Amino acid sequence: MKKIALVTGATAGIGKETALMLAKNNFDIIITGRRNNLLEELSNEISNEYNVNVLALNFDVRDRDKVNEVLLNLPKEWKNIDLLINNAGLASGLSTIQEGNIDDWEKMIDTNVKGLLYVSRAIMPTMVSRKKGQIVNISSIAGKETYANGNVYCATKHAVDSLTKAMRIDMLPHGIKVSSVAPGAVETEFSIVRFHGDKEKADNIYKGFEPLIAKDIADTIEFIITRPANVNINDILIMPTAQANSSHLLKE
Ligand code: NDP
Ligand code: 8X3
Repeated sequence: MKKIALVTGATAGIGKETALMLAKNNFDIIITGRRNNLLEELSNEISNEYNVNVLALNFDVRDRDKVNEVLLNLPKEWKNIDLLINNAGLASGLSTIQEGNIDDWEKMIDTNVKGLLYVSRAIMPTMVSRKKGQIVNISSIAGKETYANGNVYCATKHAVDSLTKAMRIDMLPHGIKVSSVAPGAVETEFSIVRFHGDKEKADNIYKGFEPLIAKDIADTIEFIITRPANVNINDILIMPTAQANSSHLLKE
């Protein structure tokens, strides 16, 4: 029988590449995100290329009522989710705390921490009752270190690391694997979003070195989900070769 995966934030970057990787691995896939046109595009791409079913769900992970309305009322054939990829997330702004934009802070906390929790809270009980499932949370090097001006984003990703550890404890009696992947710089829409649509500023971030690409992270997730039953990968920190840590990046 085919397995079912749900990927949050599948309209771009890491989430999109992960959804394609899962289709290649024969998962039926639930893809989610706010941009409906991109969900439709990805849905068509997957349906045209792979022999799997796709369900596109258009919601904002920050909207607790909507998350529950959609995820607690999945069509019967989609209810038994085997794999949850908590990927939806963002950085918004880059500044000191004393000059920080509070709307940016709320966006990051509400998406990266509360959104991840809302989605997990809706999906985990079915995994528990089936004693079956796997969860992969997308953290970041920002969840391991705190870099200048990264404050609130770093705090949200530290929270993702902490919640991953907590989920692993909660899921232990139920045989459900929980992992996290913590990437360094990956060239996606991430920096465009961080700089509020300023593409030039975003492009500069990736100039002069070879960043990771979304496929590198999808490949890492593929490794995690294809381990034998007795093996759980707790956490993978993956960096571009040119990046030693958040503050040591070798640029030409
Ligand atoms: P992208 O901006 O390319 O993709 C982010 C995805 O998240 C989009 O599909 C977006 O969809 C979705 N998303 C954002 N906010 C919401 C929301 N409120 N509700 C639903 N979906 C949402 O960035 P990445 O692919 O790089 O980011 C994916 C994850 O990887 C994030 O958690 C990020 O923090 C993490 N990460 C990224 C790194 C990088 O350097 N790129 C490094 C380390 C971690 P839509 O806009 O359609 O809602
Ligand atoms: C994204 C990577 O270094 O911009 O999480 O925080 S970084």
